Amino acid sequence: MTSTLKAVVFDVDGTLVDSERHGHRVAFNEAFAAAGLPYYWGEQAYGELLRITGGRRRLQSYLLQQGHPEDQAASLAATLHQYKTQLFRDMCVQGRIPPRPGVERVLDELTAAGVLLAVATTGTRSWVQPLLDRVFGEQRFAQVLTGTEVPVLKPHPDVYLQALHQLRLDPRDAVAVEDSLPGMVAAHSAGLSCLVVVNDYTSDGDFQQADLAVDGFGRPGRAQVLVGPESALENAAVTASSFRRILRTRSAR
Ligand code: XBP
Ligand code: MG
Repeated sequence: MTSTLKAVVFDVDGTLVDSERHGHRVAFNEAFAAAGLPYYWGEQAYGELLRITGGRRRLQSYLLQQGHPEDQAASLAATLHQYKTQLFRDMCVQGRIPPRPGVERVLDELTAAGVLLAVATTGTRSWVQPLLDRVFGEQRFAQVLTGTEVPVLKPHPDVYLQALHQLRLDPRDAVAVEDSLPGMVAAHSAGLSCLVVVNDYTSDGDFQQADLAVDGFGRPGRAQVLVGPESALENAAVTASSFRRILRTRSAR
């Protein structure tokens, strides 16, 4: 069975944009302060907290750990998350969340090659769309699915399954791009191949199951292969050919 590269589905946080350390984390801390709570998530501690996907779930689990009773933790997490979402949305609109180096070039190359671009994220719709519009331009992605429409979050494959369904795509004709283990598991469980582009919060993960894992997109900069064939990169950069190569390797298996 041959595959044709028809679409690439991108994760947002940590993949399209560098949003966690100086973005979401800062907004969570501002929400704690505004609520008069004595909590602060440091840069290192936040890396551990990221194992729980979804800001509201992350807050709820943390509040339980701090000894809040279950029902109070749930309602406080919801209130804090609502405020954090407003703060983070403002940061997006103000252009304070940067793209990962090289990712705009990759989007341009895929578009020029006639490949559809889509987004599948656990993040909240009200900041995701303004962020994508501001950083990558309006109407850049054929489809954007967020944690608001798909509340069962990664590592569950729902968001990818719905993206494939809505785009009428066979998973053999698309590749997911992720930065994290829960994201890769979600993509694989939906039957998609997965390119993992690690960042400084995710680089210690075990990505042996990735179809290709690299430490950046390259150009600007030089990407290095962590898992997979060196030949998947062109002049130390991810290009449209890297995605075709991922699909070819998979259909040969
Ligand atoms: C990102 C997340 C999100 C963000 C915060 O994971 O888990 O929860 O950290 O955004 P992924 P919200 O990159 O796998 O989508 O507060 O809007 O949830
Ligand atoms: Mg991510």
